[in-house]
Amino acid sequence: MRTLFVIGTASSGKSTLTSALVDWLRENEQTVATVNLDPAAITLPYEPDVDIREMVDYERIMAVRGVGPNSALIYSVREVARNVDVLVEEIKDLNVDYLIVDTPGQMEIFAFRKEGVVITRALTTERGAILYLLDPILSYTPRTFASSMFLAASVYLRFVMPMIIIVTKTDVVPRKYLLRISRWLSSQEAYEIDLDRRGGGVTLLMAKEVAKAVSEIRAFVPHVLVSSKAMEGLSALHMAITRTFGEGEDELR
Ligand SMILES: Nc1nc2c(ncn2[C@@H]2O[C@H](COP(=O)(O)OP(=O)(O)OP(=O)(O)O)[C@@H](O)[C@H]2O)c(=O)[nH]1
Ligand SMILES: [Mg+2]
Repeated sequence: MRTLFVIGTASSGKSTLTSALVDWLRENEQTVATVNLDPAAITLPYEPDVDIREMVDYERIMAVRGVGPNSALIYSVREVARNVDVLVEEIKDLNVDYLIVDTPGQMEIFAFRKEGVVITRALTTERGAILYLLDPILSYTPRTFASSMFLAASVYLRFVMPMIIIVTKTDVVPRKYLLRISRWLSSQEAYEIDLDRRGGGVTLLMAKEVAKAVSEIRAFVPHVLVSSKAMEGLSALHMAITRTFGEGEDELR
């Protein structure tokens, strides 16, 4: 079983991609199960096979502990990590090709706390990879691109697992922005040329240094462009996944 962890900033399209990827994989004769790790999700665009909302009551935690929504998320994820054996037991018998794990909207709660790593390790029964969602709305200027890549690199450092960057929502973002992001993802040099064209300035120089510092990530992390709404780019994503796991593309059949 290959476990895919869908991670990204709030509203980057994690749950929608989970749903789209499930549909695509099933249409292509792969067996798939899903895990919802977001205790605060009210509705989801897919039917999770394993759901942490059955393990923890986020609203109750907020009321009983008298804490705000983010602290309640932290307590919820902590409780799940403490009882991770229950999750493992649930996924053990699924017997599918792919397990897709949708993570909480507040990325830092899952990505920057040890509970996230504990849960990730436990759910990776054989091979695992991170699908890191890059929201193009937050990445099409030199400055926002640098900070988005910094975040992606932070997640990469945290989990030490193969990663694929997915530029999401491509159906709603102007093509010129997508081409630009794709060019920058492919080459630090291209990014620097575009950045230099905009002149100097302290923050642009800083952006260049940040992007350079994390540019190594490109050697290890492929990227694909996907629209979950238009169901575009999913075949390229599947190819990137099979390559990441070192499998041939004939794996599909
Ligand atoms: N047009 C378009 N909208 C999308 C796409 N993917 C997601 N969205 C929209 O973006 C919004 C957020 O999508 P979600 O899938 O809920 O994002 P998320 O990352 O799971 O959000 P949180 O869990 O709340 O952080 C929703 O309104 C989606 O309909 C896409 O490919 N195209
Ligand atoms: Mg979500």
